[in-house]
Amino acid sequence: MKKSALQKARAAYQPKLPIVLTGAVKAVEGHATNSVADQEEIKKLFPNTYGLPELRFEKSTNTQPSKPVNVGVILSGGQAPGGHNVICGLFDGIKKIHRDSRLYGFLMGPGGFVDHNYMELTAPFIADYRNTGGFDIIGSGRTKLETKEQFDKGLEILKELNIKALVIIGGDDSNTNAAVLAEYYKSINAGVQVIGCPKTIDGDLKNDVIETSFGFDTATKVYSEVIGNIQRDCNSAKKYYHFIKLMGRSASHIALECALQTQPNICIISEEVEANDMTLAQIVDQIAGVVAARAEKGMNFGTVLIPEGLIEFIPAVKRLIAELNDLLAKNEAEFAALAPADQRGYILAHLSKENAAVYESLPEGVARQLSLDRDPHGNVQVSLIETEKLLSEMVAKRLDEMKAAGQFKGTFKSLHHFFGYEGRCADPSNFDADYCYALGFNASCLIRAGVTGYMSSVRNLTKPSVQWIAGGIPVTMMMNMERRHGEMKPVIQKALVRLDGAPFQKFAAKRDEWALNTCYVYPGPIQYFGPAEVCDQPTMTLKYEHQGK
Ligand code: FBP
Repeated sequence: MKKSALQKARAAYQPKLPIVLTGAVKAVEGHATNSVADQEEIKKLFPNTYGLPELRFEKSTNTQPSKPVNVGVILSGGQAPGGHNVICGLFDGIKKIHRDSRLYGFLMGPGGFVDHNYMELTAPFIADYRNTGGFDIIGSGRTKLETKEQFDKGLEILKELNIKALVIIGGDDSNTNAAVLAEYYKSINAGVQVIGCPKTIDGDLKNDVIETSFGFDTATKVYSEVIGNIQRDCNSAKKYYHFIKLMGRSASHIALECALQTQPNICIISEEVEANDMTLAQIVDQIAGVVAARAEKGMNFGTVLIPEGLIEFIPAVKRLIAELNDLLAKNEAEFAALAPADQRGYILAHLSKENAAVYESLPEGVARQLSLDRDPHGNVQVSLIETEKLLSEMVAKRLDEMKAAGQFKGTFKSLHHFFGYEGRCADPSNFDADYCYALGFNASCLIRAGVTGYMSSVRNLTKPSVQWIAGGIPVTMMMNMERRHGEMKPVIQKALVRLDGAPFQKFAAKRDEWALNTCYVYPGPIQYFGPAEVCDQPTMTLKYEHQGK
């Protein structure tokens, strides 16, 4: 395999483990836990894994040797920088338990587990993937693990390979499935532990006990670099408005973090749109207002950041999606049998009057996307909706009206960008390289501790990595009941941007100044080698969330 100069130099980087994980550890139990909501229902659904205590690893003097352990690992869902290092940390951890321990990777996500597609991950094979981005080591996929048949089929291969623990590296949906699998294996005494690891660039798998998901740090740094470059270009030519959509699915954490790093003229936060019960027209008015105000000052250029999930958060559209979800779940076969040209009519005929009117008011492409292509977890595929174009076209129209009314005297030319896939497989920043390696290594400690239904947890993340705190959090603790595919299901509660949280408050205090002036910041590319203040900074989201704690 031909390697770039950076790849070669980066391979030598040794991720820094929390000091506590560098020797023998013991698991210290904290208080018994409760789910974040709907406690009675969740307790009933998870009789064997509900209420477990939080665990924290502390140094131990017991250095008794352990037996070898065979472990399976799955990468689940969208790629996030650092996944390879989770696997490397896990590999090094189980080899530390015993040199004859073995690690098996299931190929192309949970589907590989069910279909028995796997490979053994050996030291020389793993060596090529240390500190690299991507999930190509074993591939990833979005198959949803949810049925007893899948669990039983998976158990066959676990037994055949004598695998005693399965590590699932995934987002909120995949970790929800990990918890269900853990509960099932415990209930049948399968003798297999299931451990989760918090992955997603979206940053929405976090709570009081999981400070951030891995990949968010690197991805937002990559996007911020490119946004900074665009802002320089924008401020040089002074003739374009750049509408930049950013990945992140429902939550606006990525857009908010990039705004804090780059100081654009406008950044829409979906959660605020929802809280203020805003319509699409009001969002358009807001943007057009800033364009007109900048034009007054002679500035016919600017940047607008848009979270990819925006459309779902406009309350009227949200109500429409909720009804569509139920409608499509109940009539799946009938709907799928229709010719595409008839589907719009079918939907309009079956929706309530209010939602049919909203559906009809949306551009046809957007409306169609809302009714099609749910991913296996039932999510609308927001990355496929061109919100950036929709908004800029509507803003252009609004500005024409304003011009006719003498309220806008400038020019408006727009360009569009969507940043998402560019950041998901970047080489992990030092933060993500260390964090991921620690999460994987820590998962091996949870395996050694004999627990199941836990998520690997590494905390205290704004401190240098050697001071990080390692332990395990029962996944049921993060759950609540939500409506999915027309039914109430136990799921990990998604973390949305909190409008009373420090990151949003910092942004809100500055955004008017950024809108009417040009205050761009140019973060530049991720640095892997150099002084800590350049290379090892966590995200601003994490820093602000920790300030005052
Ligand atoms: P996960 O939630 O699985 O981590 O995926 C994150 C994400 O990158 C979202 O930001 C985006 O909406 C989605 O994946 C895109 O999905 P796909 O990779 O299937 O196109």
